[in-house]
Order: sequence, then structure tokens, then C-alpha cells
Amino acid sequence: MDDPVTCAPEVRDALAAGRAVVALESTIFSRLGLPHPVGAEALAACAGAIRAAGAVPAVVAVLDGRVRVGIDPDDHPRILAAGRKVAERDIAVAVGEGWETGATTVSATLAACARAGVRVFATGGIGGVHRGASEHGDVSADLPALARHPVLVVSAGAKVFLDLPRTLEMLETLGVPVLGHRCDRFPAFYLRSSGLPVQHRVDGPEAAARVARAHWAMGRGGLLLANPIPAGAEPSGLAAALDHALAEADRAGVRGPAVTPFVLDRIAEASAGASLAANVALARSNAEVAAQVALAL
Ligand code: PSU
Ligand code: MN
Repeated sequence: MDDPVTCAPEVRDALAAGRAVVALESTIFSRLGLPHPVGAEALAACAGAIRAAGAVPAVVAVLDGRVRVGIDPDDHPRILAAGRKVAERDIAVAVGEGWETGATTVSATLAACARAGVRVFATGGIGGVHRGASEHGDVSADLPALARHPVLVVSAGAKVFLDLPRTLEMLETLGVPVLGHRCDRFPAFYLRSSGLPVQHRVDGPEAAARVARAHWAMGRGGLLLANPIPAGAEPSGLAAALDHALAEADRAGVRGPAVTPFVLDRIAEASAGASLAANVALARSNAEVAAQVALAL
């Protein structure tokens, strides 16, 4: 069959001309990641920040049985309403079965970027090793996908509800460089610092781009650029809500891909929306930094 990945004309032209392109995953903007209308606001904020920095945004999602890199704004509502999560292995099912819509996670978006030739991608937080993974084995497909695909991912670290020490250990095992963007500690999404050290600190997009170029010159895959939530946007008092949400997920028997959407939803409810504003602020900041790195590359 022909290539399941289709680039929007604007993205294809930008890539051909060597102009900066930044991919965005769609799960965070869909109702699996953020409730309506916050998902729409977050998408507009991220795409706007990428354009303002002088790069072309490329939203990645499944639409009409294809993986699209770059979605026409007229089709954004379909993506925001998508209720099916597409990780890397699900691409085969979504394309083979001709799904009308699907929201791509970090792993599926990385796979699409690699095929399309997009080198930089912004998200909120990557998936990782879930707490209790030694019993149930839940480790996000985002981690091996990061190792495999030659793409630099900008994220605010990973969610505090993951097992962050094990997530960092796994990234080391997989050979994924973890760079702190103007920080020495790995951020934990809503928190500027998890307290855990990053492998290496870079003090700007040019430095990140130099490391990425060297990694790719070695024939290697992805890199993680960890960018803390902007100082003024850090919400307070989410720790209790987080513990509560995790305990609730456990009691309700929520497992596997359903865990992240469930916990995000409960935290938003418990924090009366404070977590949502923080989520938009960090996603926007990551998009801006990603555009600067794409320009530097
Ligand atoms: N982190 C967020 N919001 C999200 C996700 C992560 O703050 O919506 C999504 C991303 O798309 C990520 C996915 O790739 O969850 C990881 O899911 P899992 O743990 O099932 O691999
Ligand atoms: Mn999982």
C-alpha cells in the first residue's frame, strides 16, 4: 500500500525548502487530554506560539484512515472531539481499519514525524514508567519510540503521577539524551522541579540543536528537551489531588491506556481548573521553545 502518512501542503513545502517545522501531538488537545474548550484554547496557543516564532506548526492525528502531519484548521474540531487514542502500534489498526479520527500520543506522533522528516516536536508531558510497574508492567510506548525515532521532543518533563526515577533510568538504558532547558533538575509537569537531576543542562535552543545534530550524526534516535513550566504558571496544592486521583483509579480498576485520561480528569476537577490553566501555559511554552530549536537546526 502507499504511505499511510500524508503531509499537509504547507508542511511539505516548508520541509522541502528547509524551513522550521514543529509537530504537535493531538492526544493532549483531544478530550482524552483536556476538556472542551480548554483543548481548543491549548491548540490555538501552541500553534500561535510556533507561528509567532517563525516556524510552521504540524498537528499530527489520524483523519479518514490516514496519519496526517499538518491538519487544516477546518478539521481541528474533528481532532478535538476524537475519542480514540492512537499509540505507535495502533497506527496499523487505525489505518488498516480506516478510522475516521484518532488522537495520536507521543509514540505515534514520533513515528509520523520520522516518516515525514519532521525533527522537532512539542508536547505537554511524555508518558513513562507508571507507579507499580514492577507488578503490572505498564511502561508507556513513548519511551521506546523516543529511542527509535530521530526527533527532538520538548516536554515539561513527565507527570508526577509516574514513577519518575524509573522513567529517567529507562531513558538512560534506551540511550535517550535528557537535556534540561535552562534547568538542572528534571521538571515534573505542574512542578518546575522533580528534584531529580537531568543528564545535562543546555542554556538555550542553539545548544540543544548542537547536541541533537551530534546525536543524529551518530545515527541515533530521539532526544528529550525538558522545559519547566513558566515560573508564574506553577499551580499550588496539587499534590493531594494527585494522590487522591491515583488511589481512585486503582479502586475503580482503571488500567493501561485509560489511566492517564482518568487521572488528568480527576485532577482538573479537584483543582477547580487550576491544573488546566497550568497545562495550557506549559504546552504553549514548550511549543515556543520547540520552534526556537527548529529554527536553530
Ligand atoms: N501527558 C499529559 N497529557 C496527555 C498525555 C500525557 O499531560 O494527554 C498523553 C500523551 O499523548 C502521551 C500519552 O503520549 O498520554 C501516554 O499515554 P500512556 O501512558 O498510555 O502511554
Ligand atoms: Mn500504558
